[in-house]
Amino acid sequence: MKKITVSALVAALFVLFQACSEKIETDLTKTAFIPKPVSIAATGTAFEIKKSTVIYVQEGSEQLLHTAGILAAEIGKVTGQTRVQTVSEAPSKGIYLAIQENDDLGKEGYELNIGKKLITITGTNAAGCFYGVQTLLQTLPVNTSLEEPLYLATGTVRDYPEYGYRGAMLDVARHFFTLEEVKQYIDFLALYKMNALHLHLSDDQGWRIEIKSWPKLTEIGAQTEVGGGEGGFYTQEEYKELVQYAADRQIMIVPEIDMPGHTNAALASYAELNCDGKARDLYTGTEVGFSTLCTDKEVTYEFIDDVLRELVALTPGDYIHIGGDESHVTAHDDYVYFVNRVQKIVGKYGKKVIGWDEIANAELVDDATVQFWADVKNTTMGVEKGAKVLMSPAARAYLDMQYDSTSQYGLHWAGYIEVDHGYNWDPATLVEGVTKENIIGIEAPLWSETVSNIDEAEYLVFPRLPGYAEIGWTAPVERNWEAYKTRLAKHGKRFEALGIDYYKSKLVPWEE
Ligand code: TNX
Repeated sequence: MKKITVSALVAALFVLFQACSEKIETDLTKTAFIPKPVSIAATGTAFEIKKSTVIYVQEGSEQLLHTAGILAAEIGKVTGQTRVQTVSEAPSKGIYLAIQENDDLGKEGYELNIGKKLITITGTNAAGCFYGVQTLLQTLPVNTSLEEPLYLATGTVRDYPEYGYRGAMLDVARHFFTLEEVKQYIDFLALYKMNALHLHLSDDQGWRIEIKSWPKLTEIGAQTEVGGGEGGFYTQEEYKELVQYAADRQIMIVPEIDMPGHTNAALASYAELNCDGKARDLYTGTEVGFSTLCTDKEVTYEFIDDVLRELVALTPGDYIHIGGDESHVTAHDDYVYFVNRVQKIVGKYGKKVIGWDEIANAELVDDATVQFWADVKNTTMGVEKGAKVLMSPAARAYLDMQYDSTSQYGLHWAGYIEVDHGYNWDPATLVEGVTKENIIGIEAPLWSETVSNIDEAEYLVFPRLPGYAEIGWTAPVERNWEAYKTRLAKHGKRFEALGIDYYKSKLVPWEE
């Protein structure tokens, strides 16, 4: 028999005492994880986080080191400071991050094991490890400090996502969002294991990305926004910084240049892009569907080639979004011709095309993805043409829809989306003829006609975003609103600690 040392006994008694006094939770299954993991097994004891707790990282991966840095910053908020150290072998205590192949957990899976002395997070890749860290962070109590001993419940979480694409969109064209604001949005996505940020970079009201070969796009086209405010744009250097910030959080940026409609800002910047050769005035209203590039001028395709070439050079991710929605003043045949040509340009630069569901009217290239937002017929036509589908049904997943008629921001053309309505649906059964095999994942778009900065956006984004993250991550049989709302209720304090101005839906039993 092993000898039990006095100090071990005292420590064990202390844990027991703490557990009995209901101060610490030793049942890992009680943690309000969002998204809900595949499996959680509790072992009923506790790991103590101390000032001296070290985060060890398996050597050889820059990305792991970055993830460790993010974890250290979070734990450091509690402990004052937490040290990170690379190692060639697993340690016997502390927190250890490593990558380990595991066929059972798939590409982005992880296992989080919280023992009494050692917490191990093994991801099947660096992304998996990052997700394991997010899960671990959700076990930390909110607003704690080491003035009192801090314990985490022990056990094992094994986890992997339902869908490979779990995203949100931010419309930085209707209202410009600063680099810092977009980083905050990225942070929100990262908390809930989302891995794609779609940036709507151009629209009638503004062009937001520097294109060196067409400088007037930003000199003129970025000057304003909805309501006539200042507008703005990202220089290529700034945009690279965003891409890196996202990549460090395992998030891919999907840039969108919306065309041939939603192009007034470009049409105001360059007269030659208009069929009549006359530059348009800048636009600060919120109408849609009145602008189009001139689809039968060669200069249009030279323009697009230049724009996409520069954009691709800034884009490590697989996708370029070509918009394609609401081109109401482009004749049908012109639209089809245009989308066919633009898809080829994207392909020439080695990227995959995503477009709003209208692009299904064109001949789709092999690896095209149709983003379902409104039209079932377009979407099923896309599937018949061999396309994949990204699910963003406006009536369920639009972050810019109001919660109810009293919501201070948002629109309601697709209906009101209370928190339960946004959560309670299954991408794989929503549209007849579109099944799980066709779907790459889900995306929740935030259009910004009614919100002009991140604080206003937060009201629409929270608390719905975690629900969309869970739809993307957790299998439908594991999801139900009644259980979800009690988990979500516990995240209210987390939102507050992060300074997030969220909508306090009456449907959620928020914890005080
Ligand atoms: C429709 S959704 C649009 C956007 C608007 C949005 C407002 C889509 C592909 N087009 O241009 O901003 O409605 O909810």
